[in-house]
Amino acid sequence: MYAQMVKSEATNDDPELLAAFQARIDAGEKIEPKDWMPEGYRKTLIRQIGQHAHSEVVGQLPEGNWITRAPTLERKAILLAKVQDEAGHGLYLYCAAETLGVSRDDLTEQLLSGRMKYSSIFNYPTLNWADIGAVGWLVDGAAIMNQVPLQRTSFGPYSRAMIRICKEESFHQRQGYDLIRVMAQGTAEQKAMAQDALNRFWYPSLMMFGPSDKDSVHSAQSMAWKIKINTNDELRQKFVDQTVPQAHYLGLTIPDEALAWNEDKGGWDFSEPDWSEFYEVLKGNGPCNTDRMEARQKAWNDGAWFRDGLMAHARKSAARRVAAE
Ligand code: BYC
Repeated sequence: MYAQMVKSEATNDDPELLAAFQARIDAGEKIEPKDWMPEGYRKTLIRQIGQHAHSEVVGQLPEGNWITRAPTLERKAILLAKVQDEAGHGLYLYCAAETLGVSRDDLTEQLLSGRMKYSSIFNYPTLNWADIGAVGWLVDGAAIMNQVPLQRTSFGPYSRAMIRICKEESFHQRQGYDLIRVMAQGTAEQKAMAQDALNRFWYPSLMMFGPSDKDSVHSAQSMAWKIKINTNDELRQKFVDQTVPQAHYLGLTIPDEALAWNEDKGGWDFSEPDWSEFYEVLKGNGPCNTDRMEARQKAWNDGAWFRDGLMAHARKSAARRVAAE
């Protein structure tokens, strides 16, 4: 599979350059924006970093929806800070992608025209306050599981963005766990809400890691280039192993009757998500795809006057500098 993908993605590249590039990767060197790189490497990074950036920005919507309804001032301040962090993560990632020669405007237009994806998880609704806890605990928990290894990704700007993002993401996961803990230890009704949120977010969270390894299109090449450090299934297993004891501590039940400790592998056996649902969500047929894209389109349209103003200001400043020289 690896040989096949190298052939399809990098046929136009000089074999000597390719070999030297792969040797740098194998030696653990970071690739920087001005270094030579195969076109397939550049494209793969733009796809992954772009999708990641879009996910951070679209990911603000399900939580932003609850800022005005947070039950206490403290929870409101925490949620505000978290949602604001996600905007910052999007910014670092768009900047990392820009070093590969694609503008943020281009990436946004690709998102809005449906040519680029964002994480499937954000097409699920947040129906009540417990869902905000589940998003922090499970969604940010899955995100960190994926992102900690990405700090060692081979492309320098992506790796450096991930180091900063992971510091904030771990706070996000803790605030979610703390929120769901308070609900799980609250009244019977609150505990039922926490369980219901876990029931609804469990499988969509498992889907965040992407299709199983046998169906993953990009993993082999991305791992050979050390863009990805682990396979989708490896990370999903680590996430389950980390999360099951956390659920048990809360007195909550993972909604999977097949869940069982496997002594031989030293991990939990669990049921796969419904992959047909995953592919439907990717096609745009999830519960919130239309809402999310409408919100992004509206934000883009509403911001046009501001982007135009910034450009006009930049042009005038440049003209004034030239006139003064
Ligand atoms: N959702 O060959 P595969 C966050 C696509 S946000 C949608 O395994 P790859 C946060 C995949 O793109 C978390 N699409 O792909 C923010 C490919 O389609 P294309 C975002 C998915 O790239 C706010 C096809 O399926 N994190 O943390 O090797 C609040 C085949 O898959 C998904 C990142 O983006 C999905 N879940 O592996 C809270 C991390 N999964 O592109 C939290 C960086 C797969 O060929 N990204 N697809 O049309 C990655 O690590 C990898 O891109 C993935 C997928 C593991 C996601």
